[in-house]
Amino acid sequence: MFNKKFASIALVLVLVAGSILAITGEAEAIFGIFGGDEKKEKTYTIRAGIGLNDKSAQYKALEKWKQMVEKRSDGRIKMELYHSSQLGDDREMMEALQLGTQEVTCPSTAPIGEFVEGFKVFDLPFLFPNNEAADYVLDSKIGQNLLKKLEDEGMIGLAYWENGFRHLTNSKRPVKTPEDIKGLKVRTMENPMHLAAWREMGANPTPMAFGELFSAMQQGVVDGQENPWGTIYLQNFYEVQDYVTNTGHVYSPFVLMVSEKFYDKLPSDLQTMLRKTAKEVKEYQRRINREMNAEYRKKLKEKMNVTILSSEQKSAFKKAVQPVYDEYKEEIGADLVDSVLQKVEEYQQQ
Ligand code: TK8
Repeated sequence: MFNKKFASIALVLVLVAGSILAITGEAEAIFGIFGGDEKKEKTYTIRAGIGLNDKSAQYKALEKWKQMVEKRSDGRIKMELYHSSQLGDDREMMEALQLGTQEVTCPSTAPIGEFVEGFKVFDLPFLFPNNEAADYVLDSKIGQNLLKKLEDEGMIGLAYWENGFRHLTNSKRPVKTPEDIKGLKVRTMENPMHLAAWREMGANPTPMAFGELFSAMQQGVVDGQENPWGTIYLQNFYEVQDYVTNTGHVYSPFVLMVSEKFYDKLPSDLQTMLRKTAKEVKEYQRRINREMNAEYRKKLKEKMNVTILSSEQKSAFKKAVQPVYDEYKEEIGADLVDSVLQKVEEYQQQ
């Protein structure tokens, strides 16, 4: 009796296992979706590098992604995380992705604009009224098509994460009007449009890699910089900057990206898993980034002289940077600029 029952359970198990094997075998034969057996057994190492330190929302999200990727790949992928520009600055890491000497990075769109012109569109000053409008445009077809364009440059864009709205800090004086910016040496990201915007606001801007910024401020090479609240706090910028104004002059998206050379070596199940998990972690990253920016905005009041602009005061800055739209529209692509502006409008009409 017992034996008979046992035998029939065993038989069912064998049948189920057999049909799973048959299905996967068939799928592999028809679609080639599981790649060769050789690829399947191989293990891969991803070195992921970012510019911010290990307290940032960006790093916390990378840790979450690492856990997910290692678990879901059944250990076939191992991920090593490097923060604080240990592997280089945003531009250098993208170049390493192109060469295939680094697998993953997550730069701001500003330096990406030097590889794929269209990315400059998101860095137009005062483009997005709030975080949610940015989500709406970045996650739309427009944002996704731009990610695809990275493939022409040897990079695979997986998802938009968030750096956030940027605010001006400086070591000289409170800034309430564009006149107060006159002559301030402001460090910008490496993107000529950012330089142009700061010139329009009266500053004396210098592009510089993020990793060099703290000591440049400390040594007085620059008077100021602009970054989101979380970065100003967590990178200890308040130690060398006394004044901050909530200019919110631009929203910086991050793009989580992988080297195409590396990606092409992966079996397709792992490729799909990377894309899927990058999008899942996106929700988490944006959420904690927003929470952190709100928290550190408050905390900075204890550390810095904080100027909060009225909407009239903000308008003066908006007006000052308007020429940048005309100056860069053709270079970015007039159609692209118009379609993004339309999409922002569509968001506001909802
Ligand atoms: C981090 C950079 C940085 C950016 C900058 O790698 O350079 O100011 O805001 O946070 O992408």
